[in-house]
Amino acid sequence: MEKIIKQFLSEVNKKNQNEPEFMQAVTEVAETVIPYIVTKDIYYGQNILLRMVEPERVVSFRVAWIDDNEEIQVNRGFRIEMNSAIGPYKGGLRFHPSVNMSILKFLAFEQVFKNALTTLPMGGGKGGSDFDPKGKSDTEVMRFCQSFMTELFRHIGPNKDIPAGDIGVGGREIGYLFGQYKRLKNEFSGVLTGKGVSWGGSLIRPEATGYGVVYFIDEMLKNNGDGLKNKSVVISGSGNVAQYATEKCVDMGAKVLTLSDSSGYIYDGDGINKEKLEYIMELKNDKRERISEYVKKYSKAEFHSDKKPWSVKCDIAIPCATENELNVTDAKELLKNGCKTIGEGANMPCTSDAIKLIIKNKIQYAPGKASNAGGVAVSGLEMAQNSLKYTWSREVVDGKLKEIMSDIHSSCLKYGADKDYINYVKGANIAGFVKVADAMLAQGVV
Ligand code: NDP
Ligand code: 2IT
Repeated sequence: MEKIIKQFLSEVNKKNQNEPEFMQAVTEVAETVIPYIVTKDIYYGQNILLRMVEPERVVSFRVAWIDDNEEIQVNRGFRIEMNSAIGPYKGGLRFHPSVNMSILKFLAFEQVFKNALTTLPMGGGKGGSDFDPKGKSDTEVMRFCQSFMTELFRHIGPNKDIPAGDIGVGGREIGYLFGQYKRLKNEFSGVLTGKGVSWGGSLIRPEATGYGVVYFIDEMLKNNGDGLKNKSVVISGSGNVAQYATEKCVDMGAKVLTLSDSSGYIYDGDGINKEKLEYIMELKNDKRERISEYVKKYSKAEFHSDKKPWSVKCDIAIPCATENELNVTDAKELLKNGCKTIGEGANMPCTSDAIKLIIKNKIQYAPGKASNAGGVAVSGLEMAQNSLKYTWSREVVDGKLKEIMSDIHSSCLKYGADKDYINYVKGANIAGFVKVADAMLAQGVV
């Protein structure tokens, strides 16, 4: 078996040199899905995984724009259209200086499996730019978004490819992107999700990823006869996903001890309650300041500069910042301090070595493609509402989100429950694969 997996990975690697994040995502899937494929006659010999690692289409383009000093700036824009077997391409846009082909291909690849798990008809894609919104004025961000969309608009559409937000792309950016698309096409359509509620957005979409990851963790705990009440939680990041994961943890009776950004983490031993979270939301979303400001207002809290929060003792860890932010040393630290559950809010935040160690120690671990699927799931519900030209209430959308997270948990159990351990990585990868592979087989070699 190991030989077959190695052979497959070496073939993929030959064509995707210098793409370490993409190869990391493919390796994780290959290691869990190939052993399943070889036991199934319908999949074996069809080269389905080899087809799935090849994007259906990749677009790379120049984004030129003029900054506030009237200097011409040039960024690179991308859209990876990975797989459309079960629906139009769907996935976020990331604006961050680290964005490159490898990072977007790993995100697009994961998105294919994640979207399949939601049970909604969405294929997988991802895009973005190496543009850094940090420190830019609103008008600079607007000019960049307009220039970006002036090329992207010809590749997307409400039945073709529907982008949304990700790191560096929130409500403000989606607004500017939508405005430019509408102007270029002269049509009001559901071409993006994460829109404002008064212009086609869905209630609960901003909250969905953070709420969803906590609902998923609750499912894992319930499966063990446990719950979130009185649990201590360590969260990284302080953006969209981290904020709403914090809110839901507090709502469900857990105590959130940390949040972070790329300059360090804050520790609040009394717990980050609703009032403190409101302050953080204002700090990060309106003022766009650093998390270190928190300790100026709440003097009992500590700021640890240039450090990650994984050495803080906790029951549950929820990484919500970025890929590979939790390595094997961090995992050892969490295990040593008695952490029993890890649920990924971010995409691929744990390194492969960290995952191997976590699984070896048999603690509960949910990979992002299962546990952070709530965001894209509510994006799918936003698309459904746009098609119906109707809006559902908060309660209706939240109820559907809960049900979807619970269904994803059941799918993971179906394919990942071994004798004495539930391997959610295996469960999520095989469940996602089966849905996409069946559609690909039905549609022939295309
Ligand atoms: P935001 O831009 O709102 O927030 C990102 C947060 O992560 C910030 O606190 C940021 O700190 C921190 N961060 C980003 N890059 C790094 C880095 N290289 N090192 C340390 N910290 C970093 O993004 P989101 O909250 O939307 O996204 C967070 C994660 O969740 C990403 O992995 C994303 O792909 C994933 N995700 C998001 C979904 C969504 O609906 N938004 C859906 C599913 C997954 P700083 O401000 O200092 O950069
Ligand atoms: O990684 C993700 O799932 C997202 N950034 C959300 C994608 C979406 O289309 O809502």
